Amino acid sequence: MRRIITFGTYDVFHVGHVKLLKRARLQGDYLIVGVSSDELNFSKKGRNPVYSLDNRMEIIGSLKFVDEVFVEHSLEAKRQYILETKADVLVMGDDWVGRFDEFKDICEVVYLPRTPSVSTTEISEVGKEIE
Ligand code: C2G
Repeated sequence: MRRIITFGTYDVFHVGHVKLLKRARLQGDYLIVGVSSDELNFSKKGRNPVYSLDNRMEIIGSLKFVDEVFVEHSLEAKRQYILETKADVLVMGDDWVGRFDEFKDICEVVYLPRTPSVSTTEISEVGKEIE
């Protein structure tokens, strides 16, 4: 059994998120997803997510290719999360390339290409225009 872990905010869930999670699951047999808390997202992106943590967790937890979800409270706790979940592989989008290489001592680290031309920020901007 190969256990995969990945992390993200997954705000205003879109097809780029779906493709990333599907491809992450294909790296093994069991996919665990750390969903960033609202506070962590604020510290990463300088704004609150559009969807609350509860809603983002419910969406991610409903996907058939996701086996387990938990709250990611801190970027610094990544080593602890990987060890606690007994993950064999850490998968991240290539916007993070190189940033998690320090965990290669405890798991494989794989960066997958992002889906071009789709982002939460752009979707939110279009939403504002049609409001
Ligand atoms: N993603 C993608 N294609 C897009 C947009 C996002 O493949 N067009 C991927 C990202 O690369 C990431 C995942 O979808 O792997 C979730 O994206 P975000 O919610 O933007 O994740 P982020 O806030 O960068 O959180 O500990 C690390 C962080 O929590 C990552």
